[in-house]
Amino acid sequence: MTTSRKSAHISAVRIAVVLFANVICFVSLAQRSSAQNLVANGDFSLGNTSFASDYNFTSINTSQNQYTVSSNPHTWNGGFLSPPTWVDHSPSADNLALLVNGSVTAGEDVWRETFVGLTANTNYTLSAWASNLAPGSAPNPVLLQFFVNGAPVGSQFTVGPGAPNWQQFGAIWNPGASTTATISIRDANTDLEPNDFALDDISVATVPEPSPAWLVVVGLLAIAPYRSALRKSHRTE
Ligand SMILES: [Ca+2]
Ligand SMILES: [Ca+2]
Repeated sequence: MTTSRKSAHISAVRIAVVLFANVICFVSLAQRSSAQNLVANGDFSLGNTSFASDYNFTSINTSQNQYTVSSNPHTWNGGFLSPPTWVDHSPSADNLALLVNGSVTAGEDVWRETFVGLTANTNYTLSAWASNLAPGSAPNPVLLQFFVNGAPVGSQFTVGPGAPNWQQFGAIWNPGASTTATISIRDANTDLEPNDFALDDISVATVPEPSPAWLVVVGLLAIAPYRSALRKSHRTE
C-alpha cells in the first residue's frame, strides 16, 4: 500500500468511526424520545391527581412544605413570577406545573408514583424538568434527585440560578428482577429561602436498544465513506 493510499485509508476509517458514533447517538436519542412515558400525569395537565406527595396541597402558599398545581406561581405566592415571564415547560395549552415551596424537613417526597408491570432487567430513563419560581436563587440552590423505593438513584442535580430557567435532570435505572417500584423526587435543600421551584414533564420510560435492522443500516452508512475513498485511491494509483 502506497503512502497516499495509507493516508486515504486512515482518513476514511476516521470518518467512518465518527459517522458511526453520530448515527448511533441519533438513533439512541430518537428511540428514547419515542419510548412511552409511564407517568400518569407527568405534565400536570390533569391537575392535582395521579401522584402522591409528602408536601401539603394548598391553594395559597403560606409556608414551606407546601405545593400546588397551577399555571401562575404569582397567584399562589405574591413573591413568585407570573406569566408570561414564567410559563410551564410543556407545549400543551393548560400551562400547568407542580409548584413547590421546599420543605425544611429532610427526606420528604415532593412527587411520588408507584409503578407496576415494569419490565425486569431493563434500563429506564427517569427524567424531569425544574425551574426556580423567583429570581436570585443562585446562592442557595434547589437540590433535586430521583429516588426508587426510598433509595437515591443517579446524582443530585443543582438547579441553576435565575427564573424561568427550565433545566432537565434525571438518571438511568434498572429494576433488576422486580416489576414494581415507587419512584419519587426529593429536594435536599432544607433552607427556608428561597428554595422555591417548579417541576414539569416528569417521565419514566424504557431505554430501547437499537434493533438489528437499524445496526445493518448504520453499518452500511458508516462504511460508505471508506469504500468511496478506497475506490478513489485505487483510481489514482
Ligand atoms: Ca405542564
Ligand atoms: Ca421557600
